[in-house]
Amino acid sequence: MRMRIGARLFDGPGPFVMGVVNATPDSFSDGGRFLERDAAVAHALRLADEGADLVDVGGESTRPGAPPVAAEEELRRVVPVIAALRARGFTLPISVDTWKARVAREALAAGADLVNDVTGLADPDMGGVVAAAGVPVVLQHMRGTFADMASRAAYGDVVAEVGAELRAALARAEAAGIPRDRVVLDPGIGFAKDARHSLELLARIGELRTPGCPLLVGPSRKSFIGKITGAPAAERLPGTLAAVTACVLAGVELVRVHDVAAARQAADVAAAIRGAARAAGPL
Ligand code: PMM
Repeated sequence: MRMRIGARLFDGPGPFVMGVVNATPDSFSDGGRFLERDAAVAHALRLADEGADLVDVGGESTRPGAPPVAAEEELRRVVPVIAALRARGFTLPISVDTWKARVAREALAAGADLVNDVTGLADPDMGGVVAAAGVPVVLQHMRGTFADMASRAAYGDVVAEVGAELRAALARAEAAGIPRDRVVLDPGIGFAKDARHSLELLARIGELRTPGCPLLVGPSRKSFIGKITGAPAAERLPGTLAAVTACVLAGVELVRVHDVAAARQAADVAAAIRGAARAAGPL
């Protein structure tokens, strides 16, 4: 891939690691907004130390059953975190995880460098905001809303259908004035997919390759790992690393993870194996 994200040029096959920074309220924190902001900032700094290439700041949980968050509230969560990171000279690119055009616009004004849209431009104003700012965008595949997406997980050939719907999202982006060399595509593991769908997408991820667009995959702690292993979300790091490894061996450029240090090591070793295989060539 060759894409400028903020101050950094992402050049080469990667793998590049995007670290997840949640700016959602912590139910164990009673210190209010400043503590929450400072915890998110500290977390971003830790992920940078652990080897993240960029951080993804999000203020709305997308878990099925999570209550929707109004734009005002999402802005109160993410903008102070992005602004505080920039104020203290944070050098990594910052992504904002939002599907709302208004949140994206204000997050970009506060210093974000990339919009991560899990709905692939469902908000009709999002394409224009991204195009006007001249920033890259992640278009993730999903269907329906966070509340009803589980019931929309019905596919004949999941890879073919996700591919077609991602190409439609890419066409919407280009029509809005976003050049394709600023678009990253993501199959949306767990978004309107059951475990079988997520596994098939991971197994055939190379079929989603679209000329000019890097791939991003976010398998971290997702429910397909729980379905296979029975492990609760907090104990899904080994399964996450297996999925990261599979992605990197298949040539995926970017992985979105919570546990950056561990994923960095897994991704780097997988990339070294991939490189050694290429050097050895066909027997
Ligand atoms: N997954 C989640 C949130 N944002 N963004 C992209 N591009 N890809 C993903 O797979 C993705 C995402 C949900 O995971 P979390 O709530 O555990 O962060």
